[in-house]
Amino acid sequence: MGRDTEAGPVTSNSPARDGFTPIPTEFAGRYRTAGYWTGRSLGGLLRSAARRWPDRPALVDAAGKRSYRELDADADRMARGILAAGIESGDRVIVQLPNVPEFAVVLFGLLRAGVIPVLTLPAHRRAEIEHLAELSGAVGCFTVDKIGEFDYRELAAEVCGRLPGLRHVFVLGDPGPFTALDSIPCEGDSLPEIAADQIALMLVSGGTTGLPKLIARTHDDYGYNARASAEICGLGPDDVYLAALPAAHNFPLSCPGILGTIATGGAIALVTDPSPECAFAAIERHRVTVTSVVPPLAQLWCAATEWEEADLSSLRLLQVGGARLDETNARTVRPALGATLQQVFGMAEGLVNYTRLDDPEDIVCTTQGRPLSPADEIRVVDTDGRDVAPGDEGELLTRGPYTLRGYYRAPEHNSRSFTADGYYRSGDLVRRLSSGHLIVSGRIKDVINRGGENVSCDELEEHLLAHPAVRHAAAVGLPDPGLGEKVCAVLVLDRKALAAALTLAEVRQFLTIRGLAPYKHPDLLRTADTLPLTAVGKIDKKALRATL
Ligand code: AMP
Ligand code: DBH
Repeated sequence: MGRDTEAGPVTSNSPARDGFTPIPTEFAGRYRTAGYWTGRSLGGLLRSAARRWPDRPALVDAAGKRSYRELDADADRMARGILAAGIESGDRVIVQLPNVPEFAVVLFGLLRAGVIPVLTLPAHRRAEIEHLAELSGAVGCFTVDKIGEFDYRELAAEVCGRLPGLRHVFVLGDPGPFTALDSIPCEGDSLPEIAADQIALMLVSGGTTGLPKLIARTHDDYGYNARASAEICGLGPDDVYLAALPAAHNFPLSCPGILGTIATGGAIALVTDPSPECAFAAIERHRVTVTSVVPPLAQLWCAATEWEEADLSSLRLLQVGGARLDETNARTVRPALGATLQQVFGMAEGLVNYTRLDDPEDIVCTTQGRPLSPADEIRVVDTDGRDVAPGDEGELLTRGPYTLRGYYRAPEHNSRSFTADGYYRSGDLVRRLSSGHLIVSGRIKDVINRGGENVSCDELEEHLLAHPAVRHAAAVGLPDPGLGEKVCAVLVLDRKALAAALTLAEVRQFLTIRGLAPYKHPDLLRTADTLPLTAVGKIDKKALRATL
């Protein structure tokens, strides 16, 4: 598979600032004056909370509670240990951890050390981790021993073997050949001053073309994202937020999620398994008040109230986002779970839209919300880039106080993804109501949204084409009642291979060997003699979809 070389040569010791596109000075000034950017670091967010609510629980799990004072001290120790281990402020490290309290300790430790976490998901495999480590110039990796049958130490070993710059591997649990996370030396120097306009962390884009991209978020912009989201959700010290989606994702991390909860003195509970059985038990045990899920999970949870006995009466707000929630399912949330529904239409790139707690039921059930910030600028444009008439469908463009101005180290891609005046082209098709609420109607970008996970068609096709028997490949999303969309691979096979027809199981095995995350594998396989082409000779997905 070809590497994304558009960013040019990158070495692990080149500073993070290279390849980062900051928000222009005149906009930054406005965001500071308006009070959106406070100049405080994300590590400082926890420090303030620990001063204000030292004895309140910050993290709760089956083993007990960790107070704000304790989490604050743990984060300091982790920060000192990280620096004492030889990782330097400004370095990037891969973080691949499950939803456990240590996620927060590692995250805040890194933030306070000024070391930039690249927040990957447990579902990522070699293809993604290697690419993200190389692109970010990561010098280390914070991972876990095993989740289920999958051994993350083997993954780390494989990636380290290919990227010699990856020198520090810390493992939660049994470290194998690496260093145990809990043996990080906890003495060391004082911690660095953190400038709030610097990169705090990197999120991974769902990916629309080729390999996943990195989104660098600053302390200023991400802190605002978390605080303003917490305000919209009415979060306070009596709230208990359940991280049921992978904690490294923008939604449970900062919308308002973990960071928004910390900013407002609430408690965080985490589950590694979001099934109704497991999540409902956590809701009952910790008296969870707010949580966030993707639509298929919302659907499953609503159905499960029929057979699960758990007491969910503490739950006041269920946030649903990541993919379009249909109206029928939206309307079942309150009767089934007894919680207010909030639709959330967000992107790791920045802009997040929320329905408000006091929006009329019809708005909550039929729209994907309106922008978080009064400073979010929205345009809805046609294919020529002209604003459409109010209420008409078009592509959503946006810029604002927490939306990126460029992907990290991706100049070529950036020239396509942003307008000259800095608007991000979301690729989402929306209609805007006079109230400002948006209805998402589709995507212009070629991505399959499989149960809230974005599967890039280009990326999958690239892997499929690497199979010796495959001549042409097209990935298309087909409607699926459970997942929203499922992944269908249409292959034109090499003539010689036709006799030994390729099965779906063989294709999936091939992708597993290539290290592609299982959620990106096809659910269906079709073979064809040819693929329909457009006038300029591109594969015509629309026509293809119509034949399936
Ligand atoms: P990502 O790039 O992985 O952060 O995914 C963001 C994309 O997910 C958005 O650009 C939308 O295409 C999609 N998305 C997120 N939330 C919603 C929602 N509530 N309704 C429809 N699409 C959504
Ligand atoms: O899908 C997403 O990326 C997403 C969904 C809801 C997101 O980034 C968010 C909220 O912040």
